[in-house]
Amino acid sequence: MIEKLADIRNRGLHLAVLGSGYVGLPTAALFAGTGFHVLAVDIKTEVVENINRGVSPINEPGLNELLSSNVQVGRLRATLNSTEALNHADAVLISVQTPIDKNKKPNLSFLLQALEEVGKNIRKGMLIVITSTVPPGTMLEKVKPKLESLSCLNADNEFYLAYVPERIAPGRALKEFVENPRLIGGIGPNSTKVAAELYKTVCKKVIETDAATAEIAKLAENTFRDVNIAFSNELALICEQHGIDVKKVIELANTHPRVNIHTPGPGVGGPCLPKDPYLLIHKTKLREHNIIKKARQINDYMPKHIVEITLQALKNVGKNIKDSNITILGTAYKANVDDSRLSPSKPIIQKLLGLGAKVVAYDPYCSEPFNAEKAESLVEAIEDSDCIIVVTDHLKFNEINLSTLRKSMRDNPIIVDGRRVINPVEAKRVGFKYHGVGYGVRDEI
Ligand code: SAJ
Repeated sequence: MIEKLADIRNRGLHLAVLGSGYVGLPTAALFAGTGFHVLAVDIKTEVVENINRGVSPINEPGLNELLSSNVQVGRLRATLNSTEALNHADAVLISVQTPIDKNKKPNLSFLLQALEEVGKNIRKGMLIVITSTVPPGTMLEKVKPKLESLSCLNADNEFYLAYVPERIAPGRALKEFVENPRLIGGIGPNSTKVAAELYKTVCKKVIETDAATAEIAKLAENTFRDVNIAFSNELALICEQHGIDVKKVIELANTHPRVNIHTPGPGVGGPCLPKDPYLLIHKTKLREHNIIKKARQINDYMPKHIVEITLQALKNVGKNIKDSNITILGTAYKANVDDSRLSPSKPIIQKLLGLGAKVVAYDPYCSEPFNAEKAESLVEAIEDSDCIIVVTDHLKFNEINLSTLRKSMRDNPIIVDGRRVINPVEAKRVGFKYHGVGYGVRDEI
């Protein structure tokens, strides 16, 4: 092991990163940037070709530059051939997706497929790291036995195996990879030590623990966030009924030093929060009234609530949904990213289309219109619109000039502010009917 640690310090290891997506690619580029030779593997030809041309297939601040400089000096390369990558690798980092199926059960097929290939190619002294989010017990019950039986080697003695969950948010991936403390959960003490040594070359702080604890800690982070957001959404619904503005309520409550209520919105999207709570409760005996499932239900209800607010707002001005033009601002799942995975705009658009509305979507970053008509500019999106629904809080939308918008819209224009980014006083002043999540003004809704 001493030799392995020295190899890591000298950047003598060759790394293979399996899965070159939102997590794998920043991982590959950062390790190449710190001096390792990295081979990034993906099943998509287009992804591999782009990387080898020095072009990032994903839009992540700083990634294109980091990737192209490392491809140029020959420290980073991509391949479709995982066996080639594994044959050259001293350490393998697995960053494949672990989605849930339609019954909300984990689908570990991508991970198991990767393990199958890795297991057959493990040599003595290799380090295998899983960074994908997994249900509790996966490392000990699935990953370790599978790799041991395929390789006929013993984990923690003949090869090293660790769970090192990713903790980076799209849009801030490179910075967070370096700055967020990294949990290192070895399958045993040797594995923890070796994996920690590797991650110390890129991360400012590593925290050593065991694999089983790290699995639940990772799931706890995103589930806590989901439950907190659900609470803020519930609070928004309460405030609407009391004619009170939830924004002000949260601002005031959060002045207490031990309170940190998150922000209500049109729903919770992205690749992690809508899924990880289900991974956490997988194969756990739950009481009927458990908070995790309820939080998921509340957050899943929010897109429907946005549609309900819209229908009522149209009714208030004597309009029918079937004759209305609705503009969706933002199809990305969160602010300032181009990623539309599980975005709340999808159920909102689907529902409105189902009700017979004409729906136009505009997003300055994200090209996915979810079956709505796609507008190339804000001006095009609001032409003859009856109602604007703000679904994503892109900073770019702050530049919106309400009085200019109003002029291109039909009579009695409406704003439904799912993110509370529009100033209600200003909106009303220029002639909008303003409605927002948690904006409880009884006479308006
Ligand atoms: N959202 C709200 N209210 C809030 C915060 C977020 O409605 O107060 C919504 C967002 O608009 C979005 C969804 O929740 O639709 C998820 O947003 P997010 O900010 O949690 O971003 P993710 O999913 O990109 O990243 C999370 C992060 N986890 C935590 O902050 C605990 C990130 O650090 C993880 O690495 C990532 O999940 C992951 O991959 O697990």
